[in-house]
Amino acid sequence: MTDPLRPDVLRPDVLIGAALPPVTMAALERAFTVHRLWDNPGDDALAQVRGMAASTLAGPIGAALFERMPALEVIANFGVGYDNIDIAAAAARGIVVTNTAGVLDEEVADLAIGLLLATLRRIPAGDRFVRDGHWTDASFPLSPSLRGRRVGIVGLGGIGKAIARRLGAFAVDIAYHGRTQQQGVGYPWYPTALALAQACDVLIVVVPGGAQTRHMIDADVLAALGADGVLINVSRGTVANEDALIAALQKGTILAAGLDVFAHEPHVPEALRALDNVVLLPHVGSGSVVTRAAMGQAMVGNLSAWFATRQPPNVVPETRHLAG
Ligand code: NAP
Ligand code: 8YV
Repeated sequence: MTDPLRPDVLRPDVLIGAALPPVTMAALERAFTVHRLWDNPGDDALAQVRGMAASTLAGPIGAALFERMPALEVIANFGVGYDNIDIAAAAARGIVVTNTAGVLDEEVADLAIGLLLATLRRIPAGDRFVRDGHWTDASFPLSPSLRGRRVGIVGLGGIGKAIARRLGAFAVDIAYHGRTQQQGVGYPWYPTALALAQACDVLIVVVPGGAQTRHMIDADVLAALGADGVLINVSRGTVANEDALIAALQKGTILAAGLDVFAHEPHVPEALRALDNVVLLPHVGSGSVVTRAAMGQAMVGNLSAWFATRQPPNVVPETRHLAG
């Protein structure tokens, strides 16, 4: 219940960057005094803001916005990837950043496997073939297969491991790339994405976005993946060089791609949309009702825990020294 003498104590001011699922909006409104960025709050309102609910849907946030929110203490991201936040600028201002690690791994892994099979077995094209009435006149062309393939996972973190667990049931070889070889992981490790691509004919990309991984999947990596190679990207559009990817798909440098993420969402280049060796999804890896609700709950939990204890459960490594 709000203390009428100190409303700020129990209902801290929180800025919401972009509309979230109704259940999450309701939870934010119950717990906080909310401001909506899309209502263009003035500087007086922003000066009161102590917390922010951020998401990739709100676009990049950094120093310019922080400048207008001198009281900002915490940014809780609706999502596990936080490349939408200028993390160095946040840390420099003493702002703690949290994410929703742990609640979406299985959902995103399900989607990645679905996208892999949809791409290889050409499931959307088969659906269109039946709907368009072609089956009575012709047979649907035989598709490529997952059988006998070696799958490289670029980024064997929470989601990458959930993908690997599922791939175990498909009886394919698995290898991975990350910056370090992980103790206790039996899959072969490759020190670069290029070396992994040389050793595999499927790459599933699930590293964080940001400067460190920008264009990690470039023309050389695609050439190494080869003419029978398949790229699945569920990480961030920035991780693949989109122009190089389009060229590789057009020329047959690789066989096909399944993409949930793009360089300039929600805009997808016409050249990519025109290709029939791609399956394109609108960034829906975590996009089920139940998982988005769980993400909202985790995000609100992080904000509440910050204001109650200064120890939210999901502080990202770059700001961990600022919490607790
Ligand atoms: P995570 O648990 O932090 O795992 C990330 C993995 O990437 C780690 O194994 C890490 O290994 C590796 N990695 C990090 N930086 C790297 C670099 N510069 N080069 C090579 N490998 C690197 O993250 P997660 O929860 O699995 O999520 C991964 C990403 O998936 C998110 O950041 C987000 O961008 C994306 N995502 C997309 C959706 C969607 O809807 N499509 C949903 C959720 C998440 P090392 O530390 O050993 O390098
Ligand atoms: C969300 C994501 O769709 O968690 C992530 O990193 O990309 C997705 O789960 C996105 O963050 C929603 O804004």
